[in-house]
Amino acid sequence: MNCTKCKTKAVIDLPRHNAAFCTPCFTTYVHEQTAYAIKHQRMFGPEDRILVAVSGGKDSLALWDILLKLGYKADALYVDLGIPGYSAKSREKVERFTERVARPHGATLQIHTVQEEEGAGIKELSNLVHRPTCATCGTIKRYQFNKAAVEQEYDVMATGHNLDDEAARLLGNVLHWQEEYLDKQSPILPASVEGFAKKVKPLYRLAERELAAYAVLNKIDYIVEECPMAKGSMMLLYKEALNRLETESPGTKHRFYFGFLDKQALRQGSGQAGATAPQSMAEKDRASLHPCSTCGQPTTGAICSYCKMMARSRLSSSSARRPS
Ligand code: Q46
Ligand code: ZN
Repeated sequence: MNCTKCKTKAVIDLPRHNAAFCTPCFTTYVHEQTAYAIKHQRMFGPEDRILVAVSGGKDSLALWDILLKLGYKADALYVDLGIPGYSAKSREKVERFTERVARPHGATLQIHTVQEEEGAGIKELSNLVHRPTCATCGTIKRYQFNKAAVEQEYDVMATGHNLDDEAARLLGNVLHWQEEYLDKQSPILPASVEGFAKKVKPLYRLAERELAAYAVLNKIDYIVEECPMAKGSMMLLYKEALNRLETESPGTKHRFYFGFLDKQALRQGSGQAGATAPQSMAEKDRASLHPCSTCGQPTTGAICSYCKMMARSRLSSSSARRPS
């Protein structure tokens, strides 16, 4: 198998593109796909400051690596969830990547420790508020990433969601006809109201397998294990189902997700197939959001879900301490 571009020995084949690449041509392909996504979706420009959400996994570290190599100003934020046997390891991967790759580019890493800031690790916290661990985690991460981006005046917040993540999420939203989520599923979410950071997913054109190959070929040391809390999640089941379809019919995930983006763009009237129309989403947000009475972040209720959750956690821990 030879590289489609330079005809030397290929190291990876991409059946969905009917192509194969050697290491340098594959690295160029990944950089070009990301650069195209950034430009096509108008995610950010060369002068913008980007805050990357990193977890220690291949996607977020690959994203940080690619953005720095494309010449963007990208810092990162890591949220230490305090999961025994997992968080310490993933944090170490992020810190090593920062020293080896990011710092020489002048980029910095911030760490938010849930145990210190929210008063308990993610498992204990979810028990206190009687919510599933992943729902608690999602609320904290969304809140803290947004807060850091807004307070430190980053122009945009970037996450490492890839094509497999987006296709699996789309499948879940379609299976449950979550119309509101379908409207908002996009590689770009605008800073629709004051207090909301603009959010982008520059890797949405790249498959999970391609990002794993990019990380290995570019010597990015990442945590291979999934977060133990993900075990049994519907997301993993949707990914498995889509992988099965992809094996039988290469390009299924791409057609499914990109077909959705094209139809969404036409429906929302951006006039540009494949590019989403953030404007109509922004208008809806402006009509329904206002500042949380406790912290000031935008919310649809009087108090945001993070503040509600933290109030509940304080109440549960103080009643647990009270003598009966
Ligand atoms: S990190 Fe958090 Fe995921 Fe772990 S606890 Fe669940 S949501 S599975 S992206
Ligand atoms: Zn709040």
